[in-house]
Amino acid sequence: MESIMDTFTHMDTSQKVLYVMGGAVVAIVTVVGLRKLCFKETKAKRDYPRDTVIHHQIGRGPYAPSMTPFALKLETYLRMAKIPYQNVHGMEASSKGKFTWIEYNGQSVADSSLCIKFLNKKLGVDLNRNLSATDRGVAQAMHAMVEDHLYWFVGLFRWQFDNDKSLVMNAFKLSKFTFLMFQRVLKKQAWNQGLGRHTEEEVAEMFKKDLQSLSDFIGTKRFLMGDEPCETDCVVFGQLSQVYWHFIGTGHHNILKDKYPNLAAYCERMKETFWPDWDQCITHGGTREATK
Ligand SMILES: N[C@@H](CCC(=O)N[C@@H](CS)C(=O)NCC(=O)O)C(=O)O
Repeated sequence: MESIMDTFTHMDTSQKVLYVMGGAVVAIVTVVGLRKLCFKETKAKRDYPRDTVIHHQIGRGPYAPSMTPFALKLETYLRMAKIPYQNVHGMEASSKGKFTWIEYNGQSVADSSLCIKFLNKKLGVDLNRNLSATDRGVAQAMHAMVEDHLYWFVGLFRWQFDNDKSLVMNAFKLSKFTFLMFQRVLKKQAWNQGLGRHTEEEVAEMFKKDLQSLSDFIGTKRFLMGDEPCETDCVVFGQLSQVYWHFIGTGHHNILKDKYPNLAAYCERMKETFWPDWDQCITHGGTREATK
């Protein structure tokens, strides 16, 4: 029996054009049809309760409730602010093409920080209300350091450098092909951001410098800005959780425990304070010790 390739090779040019055009029409009809089906399904599911935050995020993580620091940040904020919420786990990205995002009474908001800003305004929440103006400034600087600097190092160790990738491969159930696709996206983003142009050694140095700054700043305090947790603790915890619980195979898995024990204790404290149901929110179960 002739293969499709053989048939194609024996066609004249006009037949080939018709063949390719026919293929394109079938592909477009299939994609449109599938999108319609998915859209219908999504719409049908959107019968959400009022006055409840619908938190769209990817699935649960193996040793912390999310592999994305932004989802853990937002969910910790919802808990800290005692805002009723429901999680919807899936791969539906926000209008800005990123994870995590929310819907509230039919309104969609993209970007974890903008979600928090939206909810603060809508519900009159201010978890930084006890901070002085100076402390608010410092908290904002810490926010920028962990989300716009430290985050990239976490991503580079996780996706780019030549380490054991089994944690992400298993957590996201990736085939080699999908892993390479995700890796390509991260590499491109990190390159454009600039931090992805450094060597692994340079990145490791910068990564440690950020951790040292956080460790020095937190010192013996219970939370980032003092004895009471504030909004920025959600940001810091979201990022540090990835280093503390999800850094297996990177060569720095025990870095908080070994070099920055106050940051390890901080992670445990945030977990105990806001995540009493932690074990039900992770996929592998067990303690951090089991993740070695
Ligand atoms: N500023 C955003 C950042 C969100 C973000 O970068 N999420 C990552 C996952 S950790 C993502 O969606 N990456 C997929 C992509 O950029 O295509 C926020 O705070 O929500």
